[in-house]
Amino acid sequence: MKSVLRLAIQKSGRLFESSLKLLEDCGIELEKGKATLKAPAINFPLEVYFLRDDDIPSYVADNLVDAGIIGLNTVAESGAQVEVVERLGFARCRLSIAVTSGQQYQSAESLNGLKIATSYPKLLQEFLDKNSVKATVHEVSGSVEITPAVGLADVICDLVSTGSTLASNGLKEVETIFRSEAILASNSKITSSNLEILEKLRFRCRAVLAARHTKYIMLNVPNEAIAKVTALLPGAKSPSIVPLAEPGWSSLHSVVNEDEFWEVTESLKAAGAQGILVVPIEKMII
Ligand code: PRT
Ligand code: ZN
Repeated sequence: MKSVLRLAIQKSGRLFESSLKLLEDCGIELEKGKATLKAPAINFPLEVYFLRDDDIPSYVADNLVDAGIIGLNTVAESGAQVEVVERLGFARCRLSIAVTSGQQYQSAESLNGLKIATSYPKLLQEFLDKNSVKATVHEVSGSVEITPAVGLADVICDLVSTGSTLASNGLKEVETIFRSEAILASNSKITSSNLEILEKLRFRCRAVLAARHTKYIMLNVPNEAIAKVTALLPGAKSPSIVPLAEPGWSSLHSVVNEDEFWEVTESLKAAGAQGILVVPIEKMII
């Protein structure tokens, strides 16, 4: 029988779109059908299972699927025995302690004797134990941010990304206890043939993720400014240099980190660069 990798992704929610987009960018096309639980890929030995995110760690650990795309926070909180195959760089967030705006907070010790509401009792308790803090952990399944206002808790411990939910509830973030992002996780009992498929998937994910942070840049420079412009370009050790039809000018091509690139555009222009083109890269095999 032909081997097929069983991959779980979130059915709907914050991870869903980005997980599907990653598979699509990896060149994997899913069969469109009526089935809501699973969809086979038509051009890769893969079957995608759509699950609630909380169920994914145990599905992976219990070998009901071979791998899953899931928040590192969910894996850590579940305590499920899964391997982190690749960090995927999306759904970045942090698990933080937040207090009401009037509350004083110096260090973890300030939490002694308080009641803390959270959906992450395990990660919170680990943080409290590590800091020898005695506090009451009050587990809630949602709307953690309203618990201080309604008198259910003194402070909260919740996921934060932009911080706007905390701000709109009059709360301030005082301590980050865990940093998370989406990961590709697998179980250690995976068969060798499925491990081979997982490695292929990981290879494609890496190529896609590397390309997301980088751009192909082309710019024109007077020949005497080539060295100066090259030195300014972040990460451009050995750019391609092509002579232009106009004497004394060259076109310089390189791959750069996009975030760093924007910081040097003004200096590039000041050094004589003209006609700067920034082009997306689809895949980057490193
Ligand atoms: O239905 P299902 O159980 O599958 O989904 P869910 O409702 O449990 O999870 P979902 O879809 O909300 O989140 C899935 C995963 O996304 C989380 O486990 C994290 O790994 C990741 N993620 C990234 C986040 C956030 N950012 C995030 N900001 N999950 C939740 N939030 C919430 C947070 O709890 C708070 O209520 O967003 C609010 C804060 O956001 P900011 O931007 O205002 O700070
Ligand atoms: Zn969930």
